[in-house]
Amino acid sequence: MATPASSGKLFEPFRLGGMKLPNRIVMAPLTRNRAVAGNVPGPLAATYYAQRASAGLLITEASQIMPEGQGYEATPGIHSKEQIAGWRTVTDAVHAKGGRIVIQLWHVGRVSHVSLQPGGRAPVAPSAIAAKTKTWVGGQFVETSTPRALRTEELPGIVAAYRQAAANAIAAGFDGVEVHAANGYLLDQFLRDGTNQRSDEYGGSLENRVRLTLEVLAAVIDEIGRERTGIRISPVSPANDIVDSDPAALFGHLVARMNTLAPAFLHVIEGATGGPRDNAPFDWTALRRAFKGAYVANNGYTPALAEAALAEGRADLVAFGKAYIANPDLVERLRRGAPLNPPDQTTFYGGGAKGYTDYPVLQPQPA
Ligand code: 8OZ
Repeated sequence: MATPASSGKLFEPFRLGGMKLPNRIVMAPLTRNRAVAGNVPGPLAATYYAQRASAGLLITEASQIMPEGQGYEATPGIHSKEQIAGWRTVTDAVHAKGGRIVIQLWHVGRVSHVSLQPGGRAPVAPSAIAAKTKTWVGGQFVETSTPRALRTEELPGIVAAYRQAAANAIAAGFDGVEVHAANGYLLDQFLRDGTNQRSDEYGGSLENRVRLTLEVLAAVIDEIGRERTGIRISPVSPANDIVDSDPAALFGHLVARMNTLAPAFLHVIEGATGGPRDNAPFDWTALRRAFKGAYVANNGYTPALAEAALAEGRADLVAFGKAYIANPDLVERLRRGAPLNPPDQTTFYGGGAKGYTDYPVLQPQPA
């Protein structure tokens, strides 16, 4: 017997910037490490994303904006001609299935290894403080390398690389971009006082620590428009050894300043990335209220929790990560109240079609 179709808010349409989403279900960005030579999206990437095109919005895996922005093996970039052409096959396949897709723009900062950096040089960061975390190189986990501090005069080049990556994204056919300012990567490293010990105008006060993120957001918006731009943050996540003495003040300040730039959406990892939602106290509802645009909630949402958040106005959209790895037809499964395929952890990072494009979909329901 079929489960009755859900009539929840998850299945209501939503206008996000210039996009008309048919539902409130977002595919979260998911690193899969399957890019091919030149860090070009692999031959299966178009199939993988097109299989998931029924999502209200697809957010791609994090994609480096420049060679120095890479921190793991086989992650795709959005800085070379070949990468733009590779992504074009993905966006064409998604659009042919009626979907919408934005690319996540990434610079890892210190979360990298010399073997992934141009010329084997040290990774770059706000300050020369090594992360106590690992990355994936040569098929194994290795300690990240000690970074060097970026000079003040290098920062306009980083902002310019984000701007160019946003232009490249539009050239590749994307509907927009998400600036990755979460999970302990470069922008997050500038935001936090645990990783940013600079004495120039990019360190110290809250005003100074949010500067690079706001400059990047302003450049991207100037290049492609606010209606095509979003940003992701993770205020209390300890991901990649990131720490701040006062996340409430920091992210309150960031969001207040962001409102003048008015990006279309704010995507928030509530709690520890991929972990508990309650690892540290934080007022997510206050953050949601402070932001003037659409709020995309993420982290450990069940359908029931998602419906409650939408009903209470604590979110406009809800992003699902691991569930989307294993369920290309997640929208239909949630609609029918059908069981979900369990994700296979051993095929998350690297490899081929197994655990990537071979998860089964539901059979069509008899009329
Ligand atoms: C898992 C493995 C490698 C990178 C993130 C881009 O946490 C990532 C990532 C996740 O945002």
